[in-house]
Amino acid sequence: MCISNRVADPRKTEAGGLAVALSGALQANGGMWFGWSGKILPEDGATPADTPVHQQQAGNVTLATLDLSRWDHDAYYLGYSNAVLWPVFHYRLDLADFDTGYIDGYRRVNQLFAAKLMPLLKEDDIVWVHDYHLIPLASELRALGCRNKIGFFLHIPLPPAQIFTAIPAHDWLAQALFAYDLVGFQSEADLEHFNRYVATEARAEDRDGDGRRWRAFGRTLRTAAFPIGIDVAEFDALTHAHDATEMYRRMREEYSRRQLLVGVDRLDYSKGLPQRLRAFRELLRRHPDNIRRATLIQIAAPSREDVDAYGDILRELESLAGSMNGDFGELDWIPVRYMHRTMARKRLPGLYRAARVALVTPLRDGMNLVAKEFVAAQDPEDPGVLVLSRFAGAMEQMREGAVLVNPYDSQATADAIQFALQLPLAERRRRHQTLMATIRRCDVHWWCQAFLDELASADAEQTGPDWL
Ligand code: GDG
Repeated sequence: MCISNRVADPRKTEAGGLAVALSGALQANGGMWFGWSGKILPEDGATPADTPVHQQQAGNVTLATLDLSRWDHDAYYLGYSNAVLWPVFHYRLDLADFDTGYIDGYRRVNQLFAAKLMPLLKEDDIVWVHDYHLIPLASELRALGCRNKIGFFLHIPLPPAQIFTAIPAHDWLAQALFAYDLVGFQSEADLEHFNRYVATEARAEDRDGDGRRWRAFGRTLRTAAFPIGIDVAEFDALTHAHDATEMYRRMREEYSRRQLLVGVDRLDYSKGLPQRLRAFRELLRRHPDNIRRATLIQIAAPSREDVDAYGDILRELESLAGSMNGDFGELDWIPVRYMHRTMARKRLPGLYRAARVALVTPLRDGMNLVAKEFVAAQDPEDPGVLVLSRFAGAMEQMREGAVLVNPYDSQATADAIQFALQLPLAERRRRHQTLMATIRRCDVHWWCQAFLDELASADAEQTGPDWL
């Protein structure tokens, strides 16, 4: 049983790492996917508590969804989840809105999820909760008497304790995490941040002295890093199917005498898009051989447009792309092709494969699946090069084959892009092979199985919680 804020039909595909990863994992294993339908109830109609859970079959996955009221949605989703937790977890205290009303909505919706989920749970169901929207879900389930094994995976980064403690209810969130049996993170760095926080702030006892089993609030919690991966076989099939092949052919034709660089992201301030465009402008200034030669195609898929900070980043990007094209463009060449649209997933691998370089330069990212998709889509005989931010979780696994950059440093990033564009074929192949070995070994099925195996073996004798 998987629980996440939004439920997506695994047979369709959307822009967003969690939906892509969970669709892959669930389709392989079957089970139930429970969460918000994406619908808001009319203000004069039934309340969310009175509205039944809607169930629908999608292949071997049961989709169970509930609707939210406008009030709940605004406080829980737009407010606490995306205007407090998302910016703080991405180290952006400057963008957080610590409105005191949000937390009530966050708690209310987690209680609603628990109340609606409880009757659907069978005794031996394993419950796997996903991401920051639902941190208190296990404690709400436990309060209703749930004794199932419950695991939690955080898809986004966990910042160091000093940043985490900026959240007004950080101690409540940390305590709520102890209602789980296992909490998983994307990277060793995130795991270390959590371990340090629970040791110092929650005074948890490190059971075995290895930072993997913590005792506090009357419960034992396992913690570990499980770097998420992609479905390599599915992505390979997509790469060689008609739509992607056609896209690849068109792009190769159009850029036959030029260098194509690509960026694919949800439009989000964590992805470092303005910094990326500035680095590309520096590339044209510092390495003018790229003028009339290099083009950056940047896909920025619309995302969370109701949150204020997202409107600001959209305007900044549009103005940057416009001024760069105005300053450098020629009648037959423009440096930046910026698209504020979602591209069909079946065409994406064709775009990746046609590019010589991918710019995956988030300011912070839990993992970043685009980095892995780009590498998987390459022609092993003539592969492109990944330029990767040091601040993406993917860096821990991909530092060997990628060209690493500090995305805040536009001049150094420009030089790194130039280096990537000029790498000889043998070196590109070597790097690609190194990266592919990791991507294959730690694919989405490995991630799913490793998490579930660890959860299954988590301590059976939980005496607590004594704080509910
Ligand atoms: C969160 C964490 C973590 C993007 N644009 C389009 C499109 N996409 C797809 C990509 C990829 C997915 O969306 C994005 O995944 P990321 O991992 O890069 O980023 P988030 O959405 O922020 O995901 C992240 C992830 O969860 C999984 O744990 O890695 O760190 O932030 O699959 O291909 N897909 C389509 N059109 C687009 O325009 N079809």
